[in-house]
Amino acid sequence: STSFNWQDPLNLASQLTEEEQAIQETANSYCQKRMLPRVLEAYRAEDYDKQILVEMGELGLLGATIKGYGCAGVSNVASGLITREVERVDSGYRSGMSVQSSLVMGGINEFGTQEQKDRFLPDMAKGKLLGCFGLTEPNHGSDPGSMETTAKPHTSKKGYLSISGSKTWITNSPIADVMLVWAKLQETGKIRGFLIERADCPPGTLETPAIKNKNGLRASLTGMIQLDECPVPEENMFPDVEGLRGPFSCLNNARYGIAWGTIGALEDCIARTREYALERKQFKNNPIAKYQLVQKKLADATTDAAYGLLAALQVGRLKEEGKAAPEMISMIKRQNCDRALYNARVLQEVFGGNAVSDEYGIGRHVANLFVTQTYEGQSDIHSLILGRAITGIQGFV
Ligand code: TGC
Ligand code: FAD
Repeated sequence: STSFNWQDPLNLASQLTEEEQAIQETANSYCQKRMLPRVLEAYRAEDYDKQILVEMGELGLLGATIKGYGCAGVSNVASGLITREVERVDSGYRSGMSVQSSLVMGGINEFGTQEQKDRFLPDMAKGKLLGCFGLTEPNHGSDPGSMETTAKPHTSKKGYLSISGSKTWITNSPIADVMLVWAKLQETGKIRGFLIERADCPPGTLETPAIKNKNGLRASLTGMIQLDECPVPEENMFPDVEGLRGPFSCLNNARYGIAWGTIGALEDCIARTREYALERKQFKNNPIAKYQLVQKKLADATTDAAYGLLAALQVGRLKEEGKAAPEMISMIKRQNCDRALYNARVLQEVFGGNAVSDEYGIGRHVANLFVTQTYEGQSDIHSLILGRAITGIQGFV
């Protein structure tokens, strides 16, 4: 049909396979029925129910693009649709899923030994074993290449390395069983990936304190990873990958997911604002949705959401064929995070004083979307990645 649907303005659905549509419906139904009812309390209490990852595991939503190991093996577009549905509820819930699926399971699947894959992936797919990804350090965020965390041969334990250093702003670190930590091998000065298992760390060698009192992403746990001569078996190191290519390859998948997810959050802002504007009356008993300035806000946001989804779809299809350049992912990560944040802030105005009440949900999305613009490469960093690709000149240093 040629009719216009404000919830899918450019008919994204027409570009999806039946399987992708079915996966989106499963994810939507779980997220709306089971996650949405918990988010307000979780956000207020700054709490994350780790049972959510078990439930997602039961539905096959974790590490969904991975083939084998109990994972669903779905398309990159289907995985983007899952992310969109989760973030429609809350960016923090998507964050918990992203680190588990894209950053840790994805990293193990791409760079791990067969033994590491067999040992970690099946339980991670079930949400029984929780992961976190430690790249950022207190003194090195946008520039992880300058990291200080170091791995050197252990002085007393044969076959072990000793890792010291600290990572900060790490999603899920307080509850993670396995931490994918990036550290420089002292011998070569090259960055390598290590799977650190909490249960095997002697007392005093690993601490994961939570970072509390956040003003965004409160339904997600964030913490540090402090390592003090922590012994890690050599077989827990990724065998071949060296340098920033390791962590950035994991980030390509997570950044791609965020491009879909943030539009899910924006779509929720649009739906909430539309409903509010149709009900709220001011001046001569008119719904405020009648006023042109309000309509423009909705038109702008709906347009940006529709464009953002089609761009993410295109990159997803290219990714499936192995043709997605990292710069394409920078482009959609930056654009979708920025437009989602900008429009959510504008739509918040439509709620008047009620925007300040957490019951209306819009303020939560605005605070969360600020974080999405910051992590996995702050938007200005993605501008520089694109600028370098356009001009051939790096503008970072
Ligand atoms: P540069 O010279 O650009 O590259 C160094 C090496 O890395 C390779 N590389 C990539 N490989 C695969 N995919 C990519 N996207 C890649 N980008 C770079 C590159 O080919 C090179 O390889 P080699 O073999 O030649 O050594 O490195 P640089 O030091 O100049 O980097 C600059 C910059 C700004 C691009 C980079 O450092 C950057 O992206 N910074 C942002 C940091 C960031 O994204 N941190 C994310 C932390 S994790 C997180 O936030 C998780 S939140 C999760 C949640 O809760 O949802
Ligand atoms: P900085 O690098 O200090 O940047 C500060 C500002 O300076 C930014 O606006 C930046 O764009 C700008 N800037 C820096 N360099 C340049 C330059 N050359 N040119 C122009 N501008 C520049 N990290 C992980 O490793 N794992 C996680 O799971 C994780 N989860 C997170 C969860 C939350 C809630 C948050 C807030 C962060 C998380 N992070 C995680 C960290 C995140 O990736 C970093 O915060 C981010 O990469 C930015 O680093 P920074 O905070 O050190 O900021």
